[in-house]
Amino acid sequence: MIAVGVPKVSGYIRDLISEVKTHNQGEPEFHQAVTEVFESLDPVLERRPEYRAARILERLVEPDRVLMFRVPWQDDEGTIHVNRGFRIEMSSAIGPYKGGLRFHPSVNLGILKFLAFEQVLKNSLTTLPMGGGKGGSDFDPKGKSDNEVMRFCQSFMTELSRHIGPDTDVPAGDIGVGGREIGYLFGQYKRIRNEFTGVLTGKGLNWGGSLIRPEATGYGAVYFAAEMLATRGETLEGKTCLVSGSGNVAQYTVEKLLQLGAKPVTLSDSSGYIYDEKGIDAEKLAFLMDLKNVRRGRIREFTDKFKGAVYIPVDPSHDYNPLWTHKAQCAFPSATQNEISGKDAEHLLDAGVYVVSEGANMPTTLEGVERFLAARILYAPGKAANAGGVATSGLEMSQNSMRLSWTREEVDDRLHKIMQAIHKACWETADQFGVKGNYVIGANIAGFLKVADAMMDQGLV
Ligand code: NDP
Ligand code: 2IT
Repeated sequence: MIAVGVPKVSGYIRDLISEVKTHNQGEPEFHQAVTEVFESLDPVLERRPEYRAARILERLVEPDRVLMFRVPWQDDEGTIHVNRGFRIEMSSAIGPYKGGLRFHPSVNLGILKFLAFEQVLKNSLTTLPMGGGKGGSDFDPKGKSDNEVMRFCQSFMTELSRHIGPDTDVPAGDIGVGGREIGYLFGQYKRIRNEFTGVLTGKGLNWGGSLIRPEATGYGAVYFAAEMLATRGETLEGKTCLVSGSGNVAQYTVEKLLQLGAKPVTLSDSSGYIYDEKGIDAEKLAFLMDLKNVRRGRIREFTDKFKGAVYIPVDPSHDYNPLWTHKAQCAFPSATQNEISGKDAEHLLDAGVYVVSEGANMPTTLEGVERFLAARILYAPGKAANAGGVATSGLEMSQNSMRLSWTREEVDDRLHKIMQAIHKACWETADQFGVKGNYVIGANIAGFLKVADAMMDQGLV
C-alpha cells in the first residue's frame, strides 16, 4: 500500500499484520489502523533493529488493559436500558492515558481500539507528555432528553471513576460527547471521589476548562492545511473548501476557514449534506451552531433558512458520497471513519482538490489513502491534522495543575505553534526517510519513535 518512494513491505511486517488480524477477529477498523501504521515502519526497523528484538510493535498493539462494563440507566418513562461502556488504556509510555469518549450506537471494541491506537501516536506528535486511550459507549444521545443523558452519564461514570484520575487516565469528548456530557460526567466523578481535579478535559470555563479547547480541533486542522500550502508558497485565501460533518470539529473548521479568507461550501450529518455555492459565511455558521448545539436539529433545516443552499439526502443505493464531487481545492473530512472511499478519493482528485486535512479520525480508507499519495497532493492524516484537540486538552491539564488559566490569545498561540511543530516533524521525518512530502509516513514514524524510545528506556513492561 503506502508504497510511494518506500521499499516493499517486509515479510516481518506482513506476518505481524496478519497475526494482528487473527488475534483480533471482527475488528476491521483496528486492522486498518494497524496496517496503515505498520506498513510505514520498515525503514525505521532497518535503522533500529533493537526495536524488533524488544518486540516493540507486538507490545504496541496489545492494550495495557481493556475495561468493559455494564451501564444501566432509566429513561424518562421509567423504562430500564442497558448499554455497554468501554475504556481502552492503550499505552502509558510517555504520559497518563489520554483520549476521548465516544457515545454512538456504532461503538464497539474494534472501533475504540483503532481510535486508542491512533491516539498513542497522535499524542506523541503533540510534543506534550500524554499516553493514549479511548473509550465510550454504544449509547445514542440523539433524541434523548437532558435528564436521560445525565442519568446515563452518571451511571457510566460510576464505574469509570474507579479507573481514571488526573495522573492516570484523563478522558475528554469525541462524537456524541460535548460540553453537556463532560459536565454530567465531571459532576458524578466529583461526587464519588470528593475531589476537584483535572480528571476530564473539555470542561466548562467556570470550572476548570480551557479557552480555545472547543475550537482547537477544527482550528488545528486548518492551521495544518495552511502549513502544507505554505510549502508551495500558497495560502488558504480564496480557496473553496468541502467540509463534512456539522459537529464540534466541522463548526470550528468553518470558523477558522472564514477567518483566513477561504470559502467553505458544504456541511453534513449522517442523514445528508448541504451545498451552498455562495459559501457558508459567519451568519450561516452562527445559525448552524444554534441549530446543532442548542436546538440539536438536523443539517437539512439549514435550507429552510438559507434558500440558496441545497440539501441532498443520503442515497443508500450510491456507493459514493456526492459531497466529495463538488469543485474545490481543499477538503476537511470532519465526520467519522471511512467516510472517503477509494472512489470518493478519485472524485475529489477529479474535482480539483489538492489539499486534504483530516479533522476526523481515519476518515479515509486504505484505498483512498493510496490514491491521495499516488497523486502527490497535500494530504494530512488525522493523527497529525486533528492533534490540536488533544494538544489543547494537554494545555488544559497544565492549567489545572498550576491552578491558573491562560488567555484566549495565549492558548491559541500555543495551539498554532504546536500545529506548526507537528507539521515540521512530519515534513522533516518524511524527508529523512526519503519520502519527501509524504505526511502519512512522516506522522507515523515521528509519532512512533518517541513512544518506542520511551518503551526501550522503561524496560519490559
Ligand atoms: P460531533 O458529535 O460533534 O459531530 C459528529 C458529526 O459527524 C455529526 O455531524 C454527525 O452527524 C456526523 N457523523 C457521526 N457519525 C457519522 C456516521 N456514521 N456517518 C455520517 N456522519 C456521521 O463529533 P466531533 O465533531 O467531535 O467528531 C468528529 C470527528 O472528529 C470524529 O472522527 C472524531 O473522532 C474526530 N475528532 C474529534 C476531536 C474533538 O476534539 N472533538 C479531536 C480529534 C478528532 P449525526 O448528527 O447525524 O450523527
Ligand atoms: O480523537 C481525539 O483526539 C479526541 N477526541 C480528543 C481527545 C482529547 O483527549 O482531547
